[in-house]
Amino acid sequence: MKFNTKTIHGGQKHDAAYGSVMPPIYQTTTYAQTSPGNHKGYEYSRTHNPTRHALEKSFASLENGNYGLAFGSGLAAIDAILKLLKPGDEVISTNDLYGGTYRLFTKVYENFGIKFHFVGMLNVNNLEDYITSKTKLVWVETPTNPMMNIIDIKAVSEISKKYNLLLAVDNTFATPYLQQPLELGADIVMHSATKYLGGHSDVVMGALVVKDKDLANQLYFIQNASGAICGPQDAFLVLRGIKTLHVRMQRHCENASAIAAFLKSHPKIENVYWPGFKNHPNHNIAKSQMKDFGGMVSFTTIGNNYKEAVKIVENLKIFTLAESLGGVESLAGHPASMTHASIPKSEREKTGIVDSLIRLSVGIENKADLLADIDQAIG
Ligand code: P1T
Repeated sequence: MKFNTKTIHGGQKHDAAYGSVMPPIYQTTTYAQTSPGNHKGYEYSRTHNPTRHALEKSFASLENGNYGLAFGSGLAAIDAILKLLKPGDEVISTNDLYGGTYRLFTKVYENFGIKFHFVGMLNVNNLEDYITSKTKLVWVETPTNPMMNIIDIKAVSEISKKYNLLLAVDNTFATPYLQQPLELGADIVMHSATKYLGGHSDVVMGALVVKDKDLANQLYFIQNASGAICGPQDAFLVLRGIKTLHVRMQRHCENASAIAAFLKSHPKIENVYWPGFKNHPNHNIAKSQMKDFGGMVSFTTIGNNYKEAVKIVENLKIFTLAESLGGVESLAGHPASMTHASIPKSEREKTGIVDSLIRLSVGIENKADLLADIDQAIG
């Protein structure tokens, strides 16, 4: 099955009861048993729910994995991965990543005795300097949020395999339409399904997909034991969103490409971060591991002028100033004060998250309208 068919049919069966084409929203906590232990495969909705199950099968199909898991948020999905670890274990992570992930690592899991190394992975050889006998997990976000750095997943997976480390890839920005980390050697792929998978800014959800059965069983155990599941209504909405993922992503990429080119030629804009530029570091890796360059673009104003940046985001009319990304509508964000405020300023600035940085989640509206909006906002 090709990807464009999988978004609609992958892992799906018509409902056995009445043949409904979309899975019913099984809004139930529990399931009747005819005698103790005698049931139809479902006992309690934290453990299993048929609507969530349909979604989890779709996740697995999209990422070419064997097992999918849905959680109440992207961070809950990351939290489940971290629960595979024990005190004393070490994690090597990309140094540019979503601020909430950084916060979970440093403010929650460091308290439980897990050590994190944040490493620039543009050159993957940097990784080996941090590997010790305690290293258990490598965490890669690519493209990174918000600097749009590209990490070579295949090269990282070769190093991870050499040292017997788990490799988890946050595929939120790329989506499985553009990039399939399990095919490149990752062990776990993670999504904030809140973003492109849901696609309509109406659900908060997380996803994991793996190929390996033992790893899947450990994660299912954690999902049930810790209980950070999503509800059936949200599962239904994300399943509906996924059906148009491929069509939406095409338009996101097309619009973002036009906006990146416009910003690059604008005299009031200094840096534009978008992996489609030939001079983007690792552009060639983006070209080989991604189908296109995605819907996200970040930029700074000339001279890193914070006041100019604030003026731009305040002037935007079609783009909404808001956290999040990946919905059909265009959003603009100010990472330093919003999505990445939990990273100390000195750390943030090392990776380029300066005060004039603006991040755009380019939606699927008319391209000319979006360009005109940015043009008038910059002035
Ligand atoms: O918000 P949640 O569904 O819990 O997902 C967390 C998360 C994980 N990984 C990446 C790459 C993300 O971008 C996010 C959430 N990000 C935003 C809310 C944002 O505006 O960047």
